[in-house]
Amino acid sequence: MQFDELKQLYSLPFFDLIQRSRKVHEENWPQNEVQLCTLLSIKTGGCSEDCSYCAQSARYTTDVAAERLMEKDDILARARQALENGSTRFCMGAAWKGVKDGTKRFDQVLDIVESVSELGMEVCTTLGELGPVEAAKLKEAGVTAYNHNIDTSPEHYTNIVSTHTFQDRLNTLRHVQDAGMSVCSGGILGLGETTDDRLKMLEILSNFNPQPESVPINSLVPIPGTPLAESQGVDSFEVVRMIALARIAIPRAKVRLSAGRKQMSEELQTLCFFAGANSIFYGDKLLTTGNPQSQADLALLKKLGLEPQKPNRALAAPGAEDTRPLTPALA
Ligand code: SAM
Ligand code: DTB
Ligand code: SF4
Repeated sequence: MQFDELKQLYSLPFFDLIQRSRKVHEENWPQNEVQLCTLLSIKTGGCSEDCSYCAQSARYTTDVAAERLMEKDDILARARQALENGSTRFCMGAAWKGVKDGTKRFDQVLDIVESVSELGMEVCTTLGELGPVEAAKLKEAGVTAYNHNIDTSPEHYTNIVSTHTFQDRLNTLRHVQDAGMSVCSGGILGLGETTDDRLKMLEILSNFNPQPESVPINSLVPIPGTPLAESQGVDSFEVVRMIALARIAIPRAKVRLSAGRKQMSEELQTLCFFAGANSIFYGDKLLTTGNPQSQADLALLKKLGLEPQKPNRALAAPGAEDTRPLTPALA
């Protein structure tokens, strides 16, 4: 979808927009289901990058201390717990610039992925930059989806991060697709961006070929000590509009209502589900910040008559069958 079309949709009266996105949602996702994904930070803090929203950058003094890579057995225990609690996707995050083939660290990650993938959940990792070899090896070890957000527009990206470029992000995403993993890529609202920046971000995501399998929409959780500590929260209706646009522009994606849910009312989350969100992070913690209690999430879904999504037993990576090259608007 092109920028102008997105802009036109964004300018619609609120009810017209969510009516349209609801229709697209019902056509593509008639089951009244919400996917439950559990996150685990397997390597926290001490990151070399300077992403100005992040608690884990070593450049800022935050409450998050640098830790070592978790032990495999501890990770496996958390993955089993997530499965028992009803999660169908386990996403392991590491605060690294990236991973490199031939390093001990990467071998350890591959070993962890192999074991986690035997549990039968969808396995997602988010480890920073990847080249083609790393992507192929992660896929072979059992990763079904790779999370790497473009986060905002290319123009605004340079205001947010200086240690890598927007094009670096696109290159990693290309390697992920070439290796046959699903792409999970979305962004953050509340980084001081304009509406046009948000729409450009969606334009780029929607022009990926194939389109991303999942699109996390994060609302900034301001972290004391980071340059964005004092950022204003995002207007609730703008969050709903972005969810609606993501649903319309990327109809088959899991649109994941991601960071910031703890600060949202149940009513706002409900409006997001109505507008097209069909996935959440589930569990008391995101990477370093809090998330709603699992029991509260299950109770909310029940009240709404929504079911936790059934496991994707085939572990098919939707969207990954299409092997045409990724062609983002910029590349
Ligand atoms: N290091 C990897 C990377 O940068 O891709 C993976 C972890 S990183 C923490 C994953 C994503 O979390 C970021 O791209 C961003 O969208 C989101 N995120 C990080 N800190 C956040 C915050 N304070 N509020 C909202 N979203 C945040
Ligand atoms: C994504 O888009 N959001 C998740 C996941 N992908 C890795 C991370 C949210 C992090 C929120 C801030 C924190 O907990 O440190
Ligand atoms: Fe490092 Fe990722 Fe945080 Fe950026 S967002 S500082 S790359 S952990």
